[in-house]
Amino acid sequence: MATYLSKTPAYDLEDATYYSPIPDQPPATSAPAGHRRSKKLLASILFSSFFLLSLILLFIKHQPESAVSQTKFNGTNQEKSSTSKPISPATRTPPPSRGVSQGVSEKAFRLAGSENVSYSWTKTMLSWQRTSYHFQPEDNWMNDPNGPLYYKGWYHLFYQYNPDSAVWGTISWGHAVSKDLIHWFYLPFAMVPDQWYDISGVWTGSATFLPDGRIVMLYTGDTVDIVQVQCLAYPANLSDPLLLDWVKYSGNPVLFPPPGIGVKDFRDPTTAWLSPDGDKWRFTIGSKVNKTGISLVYETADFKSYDMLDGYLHEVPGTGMWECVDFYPVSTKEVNGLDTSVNGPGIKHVLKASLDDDKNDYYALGTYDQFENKWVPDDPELDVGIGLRYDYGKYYASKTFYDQNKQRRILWGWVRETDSEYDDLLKGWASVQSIPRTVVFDQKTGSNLLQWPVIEVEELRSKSVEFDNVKLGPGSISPLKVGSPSQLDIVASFEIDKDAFEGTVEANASYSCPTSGGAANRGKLGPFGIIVLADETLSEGTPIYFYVAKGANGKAETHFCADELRSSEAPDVYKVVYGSKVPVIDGEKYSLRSLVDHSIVESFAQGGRTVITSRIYPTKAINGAARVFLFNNATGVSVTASVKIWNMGSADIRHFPFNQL
Ligand code: DQQ
Repeated sequence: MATYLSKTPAYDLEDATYYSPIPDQPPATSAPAGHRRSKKLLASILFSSFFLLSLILLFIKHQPESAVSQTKFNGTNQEKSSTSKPISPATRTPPPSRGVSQGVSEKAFRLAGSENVSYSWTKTMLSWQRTSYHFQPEDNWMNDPNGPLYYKGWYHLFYQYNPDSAVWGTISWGHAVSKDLIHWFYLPFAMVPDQWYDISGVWTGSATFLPDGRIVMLYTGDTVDIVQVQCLAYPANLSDPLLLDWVKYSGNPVLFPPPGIGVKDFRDPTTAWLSPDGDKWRFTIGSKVNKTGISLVYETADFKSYDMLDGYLHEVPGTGMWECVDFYPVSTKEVNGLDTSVNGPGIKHVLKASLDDDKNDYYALGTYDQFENKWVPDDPELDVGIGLRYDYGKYYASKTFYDQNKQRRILWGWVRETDSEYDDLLKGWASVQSIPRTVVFDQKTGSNLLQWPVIEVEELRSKSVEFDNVKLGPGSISPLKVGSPSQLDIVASFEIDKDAFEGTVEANASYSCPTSGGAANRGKLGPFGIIVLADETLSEGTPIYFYVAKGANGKAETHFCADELRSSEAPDVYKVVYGSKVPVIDGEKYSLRSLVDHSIVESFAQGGRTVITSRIYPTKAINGAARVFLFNNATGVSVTASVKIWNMGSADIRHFPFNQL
């Protein structure tokens, strides 16, 4: 076990040049006396070279645009090489809108103002972006997770997939199976658009197990006339653990949009749950009426004929179209997950909607009255779409399922690219599924869920290093030596010096991560945390951190943020500061976990109370050049950090070896 004590000079992070290393205090002196001179010498050499580099970087930044290496693309899937001729910005047309005319969210990533500027990506950079232990198809476009389930020893994941290209279109159901949710086998498509009622797309759906062992899959079909209808499919052969063949019910579609509901506003049926008498099934479908997001409920005894129940399960004005609604119980007493039909004392119900208007997944905790068929939020101020999010980064169209194998509820979410569509066409692929997360009610706060990567991901942990009690003075950065910086599982905790904390009032009590300006913005009690996917000189890097805002009344609010502003020197990628508040209970340390897997970083604060998923596309901080740092950019307090970092192996994801059976 390596123990690292911060001995690097402290640097002021607040300056015109981000992370320009201007020391604001002498180097830490905890090193043995005999080492001090050499440390000082090393520090001054480091400082001089950092200073020189800052000057160079500043110089580069102030060059006219034409001097910066850029490549212009015409939007086709062209191979980029050093000989490719730049195409003038005027000839590069914006990508066509994708999905909107069919009534789903915009699928093309649009970067305001930078459409004509593409970075000169190299093959090395682009191939680095592909993840190593997250689920991705071999190529092309993927979006929502669909119908996850566990059957006869296999976890099944279906997903929205375009077999033809790295952009949305021709939506089919990709299919993969796994024994452990980490290593996957690709299987043949489960469903393709081949009927009048789903010819424009086999859209999102969910699985339900019937008591006799049958499985029904309800999904949305986009018809030849671009009308959203609900359809039924089922496995052709229940004795096949791989569930290879799916039959579309001959009576499809089973539901058309009801009166008063737009033909493009009726989609994504949930897993069904049993009615109070146990003789009928209910499921909900997202929609909207004007700007009010709603969830319709249908009841069926046989999945062939259906009745729409009066009223809505729930509605929230101003939230717009609800996509991919999810509805499930969580125990307030136990840590195990619950099957979707369970209700009664000691149970709350989670209602989640993916808001088409802002493309984020919002959930709320509440109570489901199954006799009235109404769900009521615990806190109307934290209602669906106006309160909590599963994830404050890029995370959408998520879906849970009950894993009867390990009695847990597992959440999957689609993590789209945040580079441009041109970059995706160059790469030949787009989107990742998050690492599946277990979801439980947070019994300590009573007001939120806890999300945590499934335990199986820890199978991939290999060599680890530990850094105990690293003292970080105000404005300091400490490099952490790790083996494979693009594939890591980082667990870190931080303690603020108690006396300093008591005696400090943070003026900026109305802090908010997205508007804060990021980790360069210093307060008395933050930011402090880690920087991942940074290069040696910190010209690129993504800080993931806490910021404590303590008002004059002595009350402290903690924020958990991810600052992508300097994550990449490429101009054509989305760079923002993500984050939100995170509850920290008296006596708890500030704790975070980050799963770094090339272009995706999933970060969990306080055991999963607040989660942020980032997509990051560095140009320098890749492969062997990537670094990890600890930092404390607070002005008023010292922070003590303890970190354990594992190198993560790669998941084995390949075609099912049918020929070896
Ligand atoms: N994606 C599907 C729809 C869903 C949307 C289409 C959410 O069913 O509403 O690909 O991303």
